[in-house]
Amino acid sequence: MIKFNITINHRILFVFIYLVSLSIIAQPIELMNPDNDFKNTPLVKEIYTADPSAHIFGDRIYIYASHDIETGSVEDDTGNHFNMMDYRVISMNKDGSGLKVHPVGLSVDDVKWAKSRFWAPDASYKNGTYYLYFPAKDKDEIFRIGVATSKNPAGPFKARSKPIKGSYSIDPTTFIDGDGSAYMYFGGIWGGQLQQWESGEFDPQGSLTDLGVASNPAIMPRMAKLKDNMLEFDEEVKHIQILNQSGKPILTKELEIRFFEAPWIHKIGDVYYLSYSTGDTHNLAYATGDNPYGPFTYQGILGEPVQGWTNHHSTIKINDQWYLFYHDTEISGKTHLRNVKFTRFKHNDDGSISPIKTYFGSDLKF
Ligand code: FUB
Repeated sequence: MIKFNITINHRILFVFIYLVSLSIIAQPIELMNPDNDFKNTPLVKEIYTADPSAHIFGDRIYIYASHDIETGSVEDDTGNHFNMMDYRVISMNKDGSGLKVHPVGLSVDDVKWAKSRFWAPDASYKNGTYYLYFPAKDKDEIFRIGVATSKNPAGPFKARSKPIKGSYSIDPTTFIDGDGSAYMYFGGIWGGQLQQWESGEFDPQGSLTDLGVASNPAIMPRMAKLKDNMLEFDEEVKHIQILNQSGKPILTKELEIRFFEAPWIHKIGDVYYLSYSTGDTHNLAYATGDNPYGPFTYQGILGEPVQGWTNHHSTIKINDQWYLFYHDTEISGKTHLRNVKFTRFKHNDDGSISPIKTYFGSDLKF
């Protein structure tokens, strides 16, 4: 009898250990590309997707992306050719199986204040509600940031009737710190209009690029703490400081490392990593700080240029493995018709990240 019990207990223990180990190792296998020019293959081929913000909600990975479409809009330096009209959420199991492209999660027609240009979104979760944060141009052609909610991570999302009070520019991303405080980081120059907000008010006659003085500090991204309701800013919008390695604010002329758009935050231990796109120099750069408000000090290049003008990313850790979600233009060869991909990366023992290279061709097609 005793022997029988031990056998049963061993079996239960074996099954338990097996299930635990399965859940520990469950992580997507990198989709390698047999074509030597590109490291990875597109995650989704049925629609064009870009600007991926990846999150783990429950037992699935959700990717909130721009849904690129061909609109015939003329290409220019303000990103006129990116005229997206809805969001589609992509999800998959933590081991990469069960990939799903969900139906439209939010359409510009369903957002009272928004008229066009659904650019890079992000999402967050708190107390049973999922929040989709998105930039769009209003009737005056000014970018604002909106929020929409759903009980389902894949939507459909219902938008608030007005943009977030005090919001402007593009590329919102949210970060929830260990103490539960939520912050939004946002902004982009050139087409993202940040340079037109330097005085605190929108300047319709303002520059279409940057502030134009090469030796002055560059325009910095913005941030604000979110209220507990995740729908409003809890404080005045602040300018983040990104310092170069001499401890001085990065200058407008430091094109290879200055902030352009696409801020993203992740945290390891007590270190906050702020990563962002350098825009016209096509890098993903990263800077670190010891609190969510910065200052952040530039540390290096996280992602090398991809094929296509824009470089926009997010990072998530699945079990013990870090992943970079990014996009390029492998399917279309056109800058405004992008496809999301992902690749593994790691933090070195000293906390640095070695530059991630995903395009090996000779023609970057900016
Ligand atoms: O997708 C439109 C814009 O292109 C995004 O908002 C930027 O970050 C860039 O990827």
